[in-house]
Amino acid sequence: MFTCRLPWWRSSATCKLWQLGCFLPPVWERCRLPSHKGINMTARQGQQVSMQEKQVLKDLEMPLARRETETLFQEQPQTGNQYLEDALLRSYLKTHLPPKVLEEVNQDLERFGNCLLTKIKPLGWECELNPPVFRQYDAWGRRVDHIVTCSAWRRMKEIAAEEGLIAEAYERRYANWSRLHQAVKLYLFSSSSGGFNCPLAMTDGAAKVIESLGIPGSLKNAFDHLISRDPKTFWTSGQWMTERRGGSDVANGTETVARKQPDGTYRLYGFKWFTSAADSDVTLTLARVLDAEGQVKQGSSGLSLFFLKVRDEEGKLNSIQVQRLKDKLGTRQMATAELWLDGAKAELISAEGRGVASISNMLNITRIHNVIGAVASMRRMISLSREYAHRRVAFGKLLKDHPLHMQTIARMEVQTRGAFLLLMEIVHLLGLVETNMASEQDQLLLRLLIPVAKLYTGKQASAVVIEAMESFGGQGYMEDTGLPVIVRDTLVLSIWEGTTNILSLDVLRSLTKSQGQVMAVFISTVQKKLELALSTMKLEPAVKQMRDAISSLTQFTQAAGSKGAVVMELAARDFSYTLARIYAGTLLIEHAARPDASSTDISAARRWCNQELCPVATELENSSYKAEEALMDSALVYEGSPACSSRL
Ligand code: UCC
Repeated sequence: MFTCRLPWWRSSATCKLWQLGCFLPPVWERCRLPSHKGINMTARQGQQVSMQEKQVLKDLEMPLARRETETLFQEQPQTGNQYLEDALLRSYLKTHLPPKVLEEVNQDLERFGNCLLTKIKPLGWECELNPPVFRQYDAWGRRVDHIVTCSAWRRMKEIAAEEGLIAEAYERRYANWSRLHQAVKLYLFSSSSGGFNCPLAMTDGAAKVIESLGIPGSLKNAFDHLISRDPKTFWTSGQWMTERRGGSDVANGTETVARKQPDGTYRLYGFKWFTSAADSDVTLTLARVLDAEGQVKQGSSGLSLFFLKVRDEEGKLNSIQVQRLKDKLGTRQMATAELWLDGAKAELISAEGRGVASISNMLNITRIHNVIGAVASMRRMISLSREYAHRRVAFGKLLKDHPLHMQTIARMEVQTRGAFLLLMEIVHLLGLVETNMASEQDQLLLRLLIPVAKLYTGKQASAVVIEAMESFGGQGYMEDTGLPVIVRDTLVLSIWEGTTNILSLDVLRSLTKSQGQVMAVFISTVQKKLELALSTMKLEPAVKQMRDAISSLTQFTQAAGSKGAVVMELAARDFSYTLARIYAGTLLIEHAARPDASSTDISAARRWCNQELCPVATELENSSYKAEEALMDSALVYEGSPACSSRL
C-alpha cells in the first residue's frame, strides 16, 4: 500500500512509525498541525511518540534535505580565454592592425588570455577576499601608519610590470598601435585585476603628465620607474585631487598650500579626503603656493601641480599621516585613504597657477582607463550571462532557448559593442596624437570624445551589469558567485574621474575652447564614416536613422547657439548622450560595412540604431519584435563563445 510506493528512505521511516501504531504525516503537514491528524493519544503516549518521532525525523529529514540540495545544484558558468572568446575585439584588430603588428599582438594577447585564466584571475579573487588593512601603531606604540596589502595585490604589481601594462604605451614598439595594444591588454586584465586597474590608471596618467612636460631631468628617474617592466623597479602613482571642500569643484575646494624651501623644493600642508590606491610609491597633487606674505591665490589660477614620493629611501612616510581608510561600497580590494600632508616634500612640476591645465593630461588618461574598466565589466558580465544561459534550464528548456531572455542579453551585447568601438576609436586617436601622426581634427575629436565616452560608458556599464546580474536570478545576488563584486566595482565608474554632470560640462568646455570647431569635426567625421557604409544594402535603414539623428543634432546646436548659457548647461547631459549614441552607432555601422563583416556585425549596427536612437514606438515598425530577429539574438550573443569561436 502507501509505504510501498515511497522511496526507501520514506518507506523505512514510515514502517517504524507504523509499528508504533501511528502514521507520521509529511513534514510540511506536521508543521501546520498542532497534533497528529485523526489520532487520539494520552500525554505519556504523546511524549513517547514525540521522542521516537524525533529520532525517526532525524533519519528522515537528513536524506530529504540532502536530496533536495542535490536537485537544486546548478552548474557554474565557465568562461575560457577572454581574448579568444571576444569576437568583436579580434575582428577589430584584424581589420585595423598592420599584418606584422597583428601577428605579434595576436600571439601576445592569446598568451595573456591564458595567463589571466590560470594565474591572474585567482589572484584577483584573493585581493577581494583580503582587502587592505590599516595598522596605525606597531606593537611598541610607535606610530607607523602602515597600509597592509595582501600578497596577491603585491603580485599584481609585479605582473603589471612584467606584462608591460604601462610600458607598452610609452616604448611605442608598434608606433601609434602601441597605445591600442596596451589598452586591449588592460581591457582584458581589468575584470580579473582585483582592483589593480585603478593604480595602473593613475600610473599611466602620471607618466603621461611627465612625458607631456618633456620628461624634465628631475623627473627622468621617476618616469623610468613608472614605465618599468622590471617588478623590482616598477612604481605606481596616485592622483590626490580631492579635498574636503570639493571633489568636482577642484578650483574652489583645494585648501592645501605649498611653502617654498631654500633648496627650491616645496613642503605641502593640507588634507586629502580621497586618495585612491594610497599604497602607491609616488603621486601628483595640487596645492596653492604661498607668496612672501604667506597669502595664496584662490580659484583655478591659484593651483599648481606637484610631484612627490610617498616614502623616503628608508621607507618612512614623507611627512604624511594616514587618518583612516575609506569604507567603500566597492573597489574594496584597493586602499583609499584620508591623508594629512604635514610638510610633505614635493617638487613643483607645472608653471605656477597652471595646475588644473597640467593635471588634465592625467585626467584624460584616467578617464580613458575608466572607459576601459566600463567596457571590460560589461563584457565580463555578458560572457558569464550567456554561458549561464547555455546551462540553466527553466520552464523545461535552456535559458538560451527563451526568446525574451536572449533579447535581453542581445540588447546588452549591442550596448557593449558600441562602447567597445568607442573605446577603440579613442585609443586609436590617442596613439596617433602620441606619435605625431594626428591631424588637428584628430586632436579636437579626441578632446571631445574622452568626456563623452567616459560619461556614457560609466552610466551604461552600471545599467548593463545590473541587468546581467538579474539574468542569473537569485544566484546573481549571491556574494560567493563573484557577481556582486563586479556590480559594486562597476558602480563607481560613473563617479570617480568626474561624475556624469561634470563630464557633460567638460564636453561644453571643449566646445567653447575650440569655438565650436569640435562639433564641425564631429559631424564631418561621422558623415564620412556613414558614406562608406552606403554600399552595404542591409545597412541602409541604419544609415538613414543615423542621418536623421545627425540632422536633429545639427538643428539643436544651431538653435542652442542663440540661447543663453543656462539652456546649454541644462541640455549638456542629453547633448553628450546624443553625441555618444551617434558616434558609437556610426562606429558599429562602419564596422558592419567591412567586406568581411559578419551577419552579427550588421545586426548589431541595426539594433543600435533601433534601440539607442529611436523611441520604442518605432521598434515595431523596425522589426525588433519579429521571429527572425529572435534568431539573430542568439547568433549575436554567442558569437565568439567557445561553442562557435574560430581563430584569427
Ligand atoms: O577620482 C579620483 C581618483 C580615482 C581613481 C582613479 C581610477 C581611474 C579609473 C580606473 C579604471 C577602472 S581623482 C579625482 C577626480 N576628479 C576629477 O575628475 C575632477 C572633476 N572636476 C573637473 O573635471 C572639473 O571640470 C575641473 C576640476 C577640471 C574644473 O576645473 P576649473 O579650473 O574650474 O576649469 P577651467 O578653468 O575651465 O580649466 C582650467 C584649464 C583650462 O585651460 P586654459 O586655462 O588653457 O584655458 C581648461 O581648458 O584646464 C583646461 N582643462 C582641460 N584641458 C580642464 N579640463 C580639461 C580636460 N579634460 N582636458 C584638457
